[in-house]
Amino acid sequence: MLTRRQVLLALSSTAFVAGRIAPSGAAGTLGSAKAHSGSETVLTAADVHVDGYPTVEAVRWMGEVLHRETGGRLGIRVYHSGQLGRETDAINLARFGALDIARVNIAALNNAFPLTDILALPYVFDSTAHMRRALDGAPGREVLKAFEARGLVGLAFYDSGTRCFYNHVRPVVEPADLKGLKIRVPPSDIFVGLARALGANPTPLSYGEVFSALQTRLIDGAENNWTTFYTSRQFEVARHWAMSEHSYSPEALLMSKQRLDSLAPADRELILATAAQSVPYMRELWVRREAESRAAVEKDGVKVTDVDRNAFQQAAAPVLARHLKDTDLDRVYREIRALA
Ligand code: GTR
Repeated sequence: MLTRRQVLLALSSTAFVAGRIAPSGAAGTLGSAKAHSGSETVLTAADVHVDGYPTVEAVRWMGEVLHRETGGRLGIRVYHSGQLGRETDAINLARFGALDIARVNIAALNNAFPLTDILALPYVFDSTAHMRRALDGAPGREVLKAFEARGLVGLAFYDSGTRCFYNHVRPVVEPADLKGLKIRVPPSDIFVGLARALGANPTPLSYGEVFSALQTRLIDGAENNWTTFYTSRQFEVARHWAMSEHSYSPEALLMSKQRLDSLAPADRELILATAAQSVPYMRELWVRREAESRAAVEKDGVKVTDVDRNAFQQAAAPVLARHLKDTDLDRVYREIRALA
């Protein structure tokens, strides 16, 4: 695998070849791109997931559509499998224009963009259909808009199923069964607070570190969706899965505002429209891959337990209540609940 430094160096030379950075040092305008006529403008995208994961495939599909619609002028290169580093790095690279597109989970955005909390908090959505209604409606639009305050443009949300706890120690039915277990959580105050409220010992780690942390028993378990559990191979170590479904924390597709603003208005519109079109494409892929992943891990012998949902919801309630003291979060929460 390339080191992050190598990739960043490669990215800046790609930018040069693509005419993003004019030799004179002028900003990458359409004019400078034209000066290198015949060369394609390749947008760079980062994803921590492996090749073939629905988020990676959806962004790649976007690239194909852009390529076709512009006669080859625009395209996307997806750096999957965390080649460009952690999600928090991708967010910052995109904010400062060193990366064009960051596909990250909402959890990775919680601490920097407080309005995103509402999408990660426990037991906010009743079902996938409910979550999609909220994301496709006013609440989703408001959260996407909030990224602009800090150098990003929210292009779209993608599904991420529901997150559940899993571990290699014991089956979990009640929150009490999580007591004392070292559970990896994403670097988000919500997930740290939630794991603690449920009695676990939260250990924030970046995604790329989780598999080996499980394997070396640095952690006892983690929480995520079926597709990630399967594609990251965490199921090979954590053999107890509990249907806690405590968060729907969706994926966010973000673009560097600096980069988008540097493009011609028609190209900007095309990117926004293509991102919107990639959502139904991704959802279809997601539903299929989620079912296949679940079937594969169950076939491999992972034990699935139903949890005492009321007990989980009650134990998680103080985390929700604490965040809803924020008036904006409370307002959006009410809008979301009205769509249930
Ligand atoms: C996955 C998500 C990733 C990453 C990961 C994690 O569900 O798709 O983007 O955030 O969870 O827990 O770090």
